[in-house]
Amino acid sequence: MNLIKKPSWHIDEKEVTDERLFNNRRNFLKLGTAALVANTAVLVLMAKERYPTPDFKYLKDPNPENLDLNTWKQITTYNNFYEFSTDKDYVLELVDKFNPDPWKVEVSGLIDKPFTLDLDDIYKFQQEERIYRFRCVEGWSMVVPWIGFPLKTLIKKANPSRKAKYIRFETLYDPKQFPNQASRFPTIEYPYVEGLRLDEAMNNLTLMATGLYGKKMPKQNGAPLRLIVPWKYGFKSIKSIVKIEFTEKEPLNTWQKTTPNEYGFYANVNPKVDHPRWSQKRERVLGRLRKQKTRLFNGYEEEVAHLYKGMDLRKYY
Ligand SMILES: Nc1nc2c(c(=O)[nH]1)N[C@H]1C(S)=C(S)[C@@H](COP(=O)(O)O)O[C@H]1N2
Ligand SMILES: [Mo]
Repeated sequence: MNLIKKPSWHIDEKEVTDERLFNNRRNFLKLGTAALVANTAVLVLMAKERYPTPDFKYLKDPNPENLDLNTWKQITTYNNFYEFSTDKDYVLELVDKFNPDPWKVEVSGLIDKPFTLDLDDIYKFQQEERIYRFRCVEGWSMVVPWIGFPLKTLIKKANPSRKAKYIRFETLYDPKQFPNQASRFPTIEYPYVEGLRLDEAMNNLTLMATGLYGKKMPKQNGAPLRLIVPWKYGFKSIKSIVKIEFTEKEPLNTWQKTTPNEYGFYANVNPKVDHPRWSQKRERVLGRLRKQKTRLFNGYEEEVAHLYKGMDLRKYY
């Protein structure tokens, strides 16, 4: 990874998390110290004005790459969330009836003892910031400062048995809150299901995301708890999770079930394996005109390539 050295003010910034501050944090690196101090003060004031109460206390990304973040607006107004709409520009208009508080997540399957997590339990996990690239299988991408906790912390708490080889996730099923679940001819079957191999789930990059830009997860982005697997296509990153089950067999995920010739279980980002209907070589970053090259494992090869050693990535797509 392309690491940047943390400047001394990094810690003082605390929970102030306005997107301008985020982006300027990067620009500061190019400035002298005096200008830097002055600018920090001004920006902290601006940030406070706009987000008076940050929702979270969290640890800053320990390994931030020097990436240009997409804006809050870009990330929260263009969404894939079929439970509301298949139109990415329209999801936000439909989220009003969705109430992710209170919430319960059932953790079950091949573990010591099943348990449930409520919102308090979820927010009690040490929250961290992770700045990740995010690549949708449709060919668009973005960079997001997620907040959350590593899935492996939850796995350790669950203490799965030796038999457990996979994790299966389910989104909430409630047609009263999700209009497309009440549709007579839904595009996909509900509830939305996803899965990971246990070693993928244990990887340090795999995040249970609870927010972004220091704010709690917006409804349209999968409130209150969603998965983020940055080296896989976006559809693996299941939203609004209510069930987490440890299984022996590979779970059948929604998109594989819907169109198995187009979508498989693994869905690792790979510019060399085209979608049957389009190329995966390039991607359009939200807000940019020129497309950029897509990277193997979305640029996280160093962290995850070992998980697929000896596997034919064309076969396990
Ligand atoms: N439950 C559920 N989770 C989902 C989806 C969905 O339709 N329903 N869409 C997936 C797809 S295809 C993508 S690209 C991402 C989009 O996340 P975003 O709206 O936060 O960008 O969510 C994924 N998780
Ligand atoms: Mo997607």
